[in-house]
Amino acid sequence: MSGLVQFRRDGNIGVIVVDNPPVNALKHEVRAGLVEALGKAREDASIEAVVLTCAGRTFIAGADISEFGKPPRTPTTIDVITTIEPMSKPVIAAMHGTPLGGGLEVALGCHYRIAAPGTRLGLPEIKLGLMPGAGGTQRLPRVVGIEKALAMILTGDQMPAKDAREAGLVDEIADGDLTASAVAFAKRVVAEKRPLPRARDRDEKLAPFKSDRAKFDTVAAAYTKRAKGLHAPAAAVEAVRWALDLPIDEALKREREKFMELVADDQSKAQRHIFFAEREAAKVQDLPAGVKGVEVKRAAVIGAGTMGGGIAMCFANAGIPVTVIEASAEALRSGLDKVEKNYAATVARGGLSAVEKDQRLALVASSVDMAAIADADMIIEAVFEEMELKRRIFADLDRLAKPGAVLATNTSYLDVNEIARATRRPEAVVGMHFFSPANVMRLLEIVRGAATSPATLATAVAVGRKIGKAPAVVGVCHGFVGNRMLRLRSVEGERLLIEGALPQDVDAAMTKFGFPMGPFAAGDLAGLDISWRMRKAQGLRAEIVDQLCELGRFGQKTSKGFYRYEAGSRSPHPDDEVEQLIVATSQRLNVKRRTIDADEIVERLLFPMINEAARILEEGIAARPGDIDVIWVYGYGFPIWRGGPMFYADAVGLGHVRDRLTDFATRTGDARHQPSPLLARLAEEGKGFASLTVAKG
Ligand code: T1G
Repeated sequence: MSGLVQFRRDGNIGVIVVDNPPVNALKHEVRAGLVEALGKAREDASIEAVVLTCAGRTFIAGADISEFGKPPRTPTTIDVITTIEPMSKPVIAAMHGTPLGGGLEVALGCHYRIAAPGTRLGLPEIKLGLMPGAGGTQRLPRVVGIEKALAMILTGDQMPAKDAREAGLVDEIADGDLTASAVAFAKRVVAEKRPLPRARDRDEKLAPFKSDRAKFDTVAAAYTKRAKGLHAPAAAVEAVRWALDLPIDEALKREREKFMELVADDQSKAQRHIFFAEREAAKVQDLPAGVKGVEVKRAAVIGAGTMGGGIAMCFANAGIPVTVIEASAEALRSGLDKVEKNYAATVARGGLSAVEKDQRLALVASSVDMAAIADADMIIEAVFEEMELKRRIFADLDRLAKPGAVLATNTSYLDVNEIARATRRPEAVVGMHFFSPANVMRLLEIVRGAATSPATLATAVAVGRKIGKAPAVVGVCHGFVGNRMLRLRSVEGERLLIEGALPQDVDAAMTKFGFPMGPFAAGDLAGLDISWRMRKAQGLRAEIVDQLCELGRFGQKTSKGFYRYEAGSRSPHPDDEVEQLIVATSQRLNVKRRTIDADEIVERLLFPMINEAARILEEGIAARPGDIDVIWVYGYGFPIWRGGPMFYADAVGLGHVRDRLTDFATRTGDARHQPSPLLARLAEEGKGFASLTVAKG
């Protein structure tokens, strides 16, 4: 047997064990080992049934993503499944951890499936710009029905073992040792001469939809309505529909063809890039080997405002007790009310049970006494963005927090080093920059201060992953990585308005590009006054937006900003008053307005950001281009199917980016548009940002 697949016997039961850490991905050697072991079991008359299980932390978590895009090698995953399914001996999949993608498809090829408690099953291919490609679109609906199958395939969400049992996807929840339970189950199947149910032969769960096609479209539409611009969801819906229309072998053949098309699709390449970039971003390259952070068993959050409340929910959602501290009982009450309302809204949407809500709220304690942080392993400050206030709070934290506690600030741009200097333990201070709403947005920008210790950093990254975030470690500079790049886009947005565009033109171009919202509508949502006050404090001016603020047009909160909003609605409506203000500004600045097309708008907004990102890499503020992609995809709505700004720049070609930037520099006179040395060098060498790191997928 190949080293990654072991075969042993337990009496008359053959036990096949896959052992390919870390997640038993179905790489070529595993597939070959499986086909060989199954063949052995099939040919050995003394073997009456087979148990397929895995060593390590999980059953097969899918195909090996790093093999995609490379020449396919046989046996394929389909070959493994078509070896199992026709066998005349029962094959039982014994699953634990996260049987996902090709792993669940292999299990669907088995005759029976049992799972350890806590197992989470799923077909997450959609998150990679793919769809199941080894029979999942045909066998899953036959086992759990069309509705559940569409939900699993189009969301990529994992289904807990208990629900999988109820849905018929799992035949038994193991009691005690998984393999022992599976062998006992196999012996019962043999002893009772039970039939060998093959998912491919089952039709009964398709019937309700065969007679009601409209229902199929309704269910599918509920999941695809937010998949604008994505290729995989539509392909997956079409494939599941084949389960109703075509004989299974024809459907399986088409599924494979469609799957291979998606593997070659730029969207999936981009999403696979983000899969690996997200995992790389959590690795701090120069962290001494073996550095371990502290385990955060209890947390505290200073400030119960929108950010503080959202951050507290992150900890409660991960099962970590958290104490929220506020200056006044009134502010505390209003902050906790918002948290409660947030959870109630999730329960109302069916995203959480009432019991789960109560369990999470029970983990949120509160106090107006800073001393309540004494037993916290990590304290995150989330108060108003004012340096003196933050320094006062960190001096208090330094006095009251226990030794070894991590002191984090949620500042989105202030100098973390200056905050750290307010303590006698700057090595324990780190930036943990959450994005609003903090309980929803996945990005966590971890800001490494000059004195931040490796252990503090390791703790922040580990907590970030534990609370379900995509952590990315960055250095200290104004605005860190995300906001520093965003500033370039905001400056250029203003210029486009003065040169001839209107807010709705710019937003239309950016939403067509794939952003969920354009920059001006996003500004209205966040509130235009926040950055206006910052600019005023720094003596800076943005012509158009500052005029709007001087008129009290702060955005949605004043029903007027770049757009006007009708009462109770968040839909932006172009406003003549804004158009007149913009046109008058162009005249006052002697700028002859011109038509600016969508392509130019996109390039004018993105290329300067990419150029600034190259400077950020030159300065070592970010370690890898992929980190910047993760920051923009999970923090700023950059379309994941474009892979982030750096991956996109490589797709466009750095030569073109350089040339356009040079044009922009001439047009605007803005020296920041001069191509940065790194970008210019890579363009000259005909390389991309990807050449700066070793690609994994
Ligand atoms: N292929 C290759 N490497 C993988 C991998 C995979 N499927 N899954 C994980 N890794 C690596 C990962 O890069 C990291 O490496 C390490 O394992 C630990 O991962 C035919 C087409 C299983 C829930 O999409 O969701 O099957 O950084 O840090 O947080 O229809 O990994 O340490 O060097 O994420 O405990 C479908 C993807 C594939 C599952 C574990 N399967 N993986 O989470 O660990 S497509 C997936 C995950 C497919 C078929 C199709 C998670 C996890 P390194 P980790 P984790």
